[in-house]
Amino acid sequence: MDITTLGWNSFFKLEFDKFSDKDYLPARVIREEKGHYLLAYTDGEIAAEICGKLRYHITCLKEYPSVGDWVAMKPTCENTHSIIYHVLNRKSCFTRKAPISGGRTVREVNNQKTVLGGATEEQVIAANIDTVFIVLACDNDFNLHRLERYLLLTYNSGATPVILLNKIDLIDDAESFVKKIESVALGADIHAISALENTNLDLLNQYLSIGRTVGLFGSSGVGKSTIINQLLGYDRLLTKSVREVDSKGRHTTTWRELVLLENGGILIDTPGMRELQLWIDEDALSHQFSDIEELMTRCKFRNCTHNTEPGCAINSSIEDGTLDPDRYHNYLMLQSETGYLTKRRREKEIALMQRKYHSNQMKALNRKP
Ligand SMILES: Nc1nc2c(ncn2[C@@H]2O[C@H](COP(=O)(O)OP(=O)(O)OP(=O)(O)O)[C@@H](O)[C@H]2O)c(=O)[nH]1
Ligand SMILES: [Zn+2]
Repeated sequence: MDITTLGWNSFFKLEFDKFSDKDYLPARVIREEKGHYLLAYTDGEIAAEICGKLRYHITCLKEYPSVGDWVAMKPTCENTHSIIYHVLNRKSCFTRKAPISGGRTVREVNNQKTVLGGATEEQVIAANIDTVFIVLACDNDFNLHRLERYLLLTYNSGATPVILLNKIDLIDDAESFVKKIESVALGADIHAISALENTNLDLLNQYLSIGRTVGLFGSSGVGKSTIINQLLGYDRLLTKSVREVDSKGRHTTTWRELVLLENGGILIDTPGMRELQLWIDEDALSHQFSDIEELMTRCKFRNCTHNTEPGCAINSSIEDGTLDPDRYHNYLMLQSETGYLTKRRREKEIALMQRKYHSNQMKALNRKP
């Protein structure tokens, strides 16, 4: 197999060349489950585990290999499986907040659930994605606030978002949905499609040229699998046992998988992220809501709280209809969440540094005669 069809390019080659003195092979993670990996490389597919040294040096979840990662590996003598020695630096990285322990409460605002309390850690959902298809359906699931979250996470990941409005066969006025999306999309490409009736799916080929990786995100049921099956030209469900039926009798995607398309594109499919958590920084938020932050600079008073002050640009824009109050409130909510997360992340970093410091102290003490 020519690994350029797996997304191998000069960026990863440069990373891999750091290990040119070792006889490693480059491989891409196509599946991950509980520490067991499936890799694709020049000779096909091979199972893999990470080596003890790498495991020892890993300090957080984010450093483990994830679907989409390029790794430096070596097959065992019998060629039955392989050992991962390094995870190559990522070009882009899509993460979410993963609960790892503790008493958590779930806060629900605008139909979105946010986990508060407990220990959290950044977890990689998928790595090295060039383009993210954010899939929305124009049915009951249509939710602009959720779209804003996906956009925020995508911009934060380093990938480019493309918004797919699916199931347009169910409605007559796709244009009005597209208009609503445009109001929050900040210039991202938007395509109105019907996966079921194969309408406009040819427009997606421009993002799926040889070696380009596309990730699919969106709530359960928006049609991600249907889109993949249409692009593949056959039903993946029938060819691989990658799904199982959950307690409600629904089929849910249980493997995070990397799919190679005939025209050279690569698709990464993740389980429906119903309880999407934010793991972003304030920069990404500012980018997403730059218009609101620009407005704030136009308030009469520099310390305006945008409540009842005279000359408040936010309030006057809401009054004259140029700023959607819903969008403004979503901004405030996301802002309070990111502030919370940034604080938690800093606390964790400090704790980690302290732990490292103490362990070095202990080592130094033990070394003393
Ligand atoms: N009317 C209509 N239905 C669609 C369309 N695309 C998908 N569906 C239906 O929507 C339902 C869910 O589609 P899936 O492709 O399984 O959704 P998913 O996003 O993969 O869901 P998860 O695997 O749970 O994340 C199925 O019954 C599909 O037939 C469409 O364009 N139009
Ligand atoms: Zn103001």
